[in-house]
Amino acid sequence: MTLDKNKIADLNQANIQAHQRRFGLLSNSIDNIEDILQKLQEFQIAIPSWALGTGGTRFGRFAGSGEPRNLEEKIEDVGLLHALNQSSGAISLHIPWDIPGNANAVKQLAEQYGLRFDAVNSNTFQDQPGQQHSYKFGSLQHVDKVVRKQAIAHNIEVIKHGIDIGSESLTVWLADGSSFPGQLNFRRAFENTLESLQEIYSALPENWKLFVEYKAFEPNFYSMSVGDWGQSLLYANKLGNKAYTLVDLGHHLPNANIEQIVSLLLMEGKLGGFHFNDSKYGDDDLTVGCINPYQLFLIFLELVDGMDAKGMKHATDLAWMIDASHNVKDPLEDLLQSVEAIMIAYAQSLIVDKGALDTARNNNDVVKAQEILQDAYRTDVRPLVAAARLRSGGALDPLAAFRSLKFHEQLVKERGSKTSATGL
Ligand code: PSV
Ligand code: MN
Repeated sequence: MTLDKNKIADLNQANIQAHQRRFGLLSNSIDNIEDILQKLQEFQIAIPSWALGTGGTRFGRFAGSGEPRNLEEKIEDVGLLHALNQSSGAISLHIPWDIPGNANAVKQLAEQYGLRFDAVNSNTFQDQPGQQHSYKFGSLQHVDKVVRKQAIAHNIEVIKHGIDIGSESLTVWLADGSSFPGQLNFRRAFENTLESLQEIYSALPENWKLFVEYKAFEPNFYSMSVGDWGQSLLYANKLGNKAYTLVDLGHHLPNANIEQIVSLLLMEGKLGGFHFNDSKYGDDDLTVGCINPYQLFLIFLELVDGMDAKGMKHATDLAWMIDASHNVKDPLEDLLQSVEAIMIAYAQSLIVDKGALDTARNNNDVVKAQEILQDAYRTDVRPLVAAARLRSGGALDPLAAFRSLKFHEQLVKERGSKTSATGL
């Protein structure tokens, strides 16, 4: 599909006056507006290759229409998102769902759309056709060394694919664990997992990072071998300075204080990556910010504070990715909503009066501290996010542009109404 940049420009022109009025009002109340706009322009959120098609639940999957049929079309879709919002300049591949057949061609295609490759993800939570040993009872933790070896070899294969396309990190998420008391020796499962991760770690190129993603439950429901940030941090610390914890917002027990987790991991220099989504009950994989945008804001506040305390670059020193599933919405529209929610939360965290917050805290002025936070949260920063996007050449309103320029209809015409992308 060819994207006519002039059409986006025309839409922007039609709405520019209303935008400038709103932006003008807001910018008068923000001191460091140029610095914030620059940060917003730089911030990029990777799109996972498995989120470009309709997802399913364990009860079924209702395919959408116009979905990408291969990796090239997935790259094309992320390119479209990025052209609209200028904040989705990266793609993250899951192997073997999306093996880059011709790595050079795939790399070139991505470059054409201004995209880079974020972390590569291994998959030892499913058996693949023709696979010799099953992961039914785990992969890196497995009681049988031959199964562990197979899972290690897969991860090393994923690193090789990553090198070919210019990725610089590997995310390992394990479904390993146990579903019943007595099934596993916890200590041995940990030791096996660690030993396997050590072998994978030693295959990492010098400039690479290894992200150890944790998850409280599912598909195992009694224990998970990387079940929480404590376990992930244990592995990361034992592995070495290229290993980090990865936080996925949906991977906690209900009511966990994720902002505190993030703060402490950053303090330890061990937060490496982030998967955004939202949830009401468990790992619901819903659109970012659709259930609990205040929590997202509080998390961003800690992310920004923790990164600033370490002199880290917001845009590049952590790996930012959306990890959501779209069962009823059009995946591209859903992703546009998610990116917008992330940018809004980030912008809100940037306008918090940090000096005043510090003073309120030091005076134990709890009421004032809350007022400062909520003042930022209740500010409508959408014109700020839109202004940054406009400066980068994006659409003032990406979702409205997606609809009025009829991108979905064009994709259906090209790809058909019964297509199904790889993924969960
Ligand atoms: C697991 O629930 C997870 O969050 C991991 O990041 C996987 O790699 C991803 O979802 C896709 O299944
Ligand atoms: Mn995840």
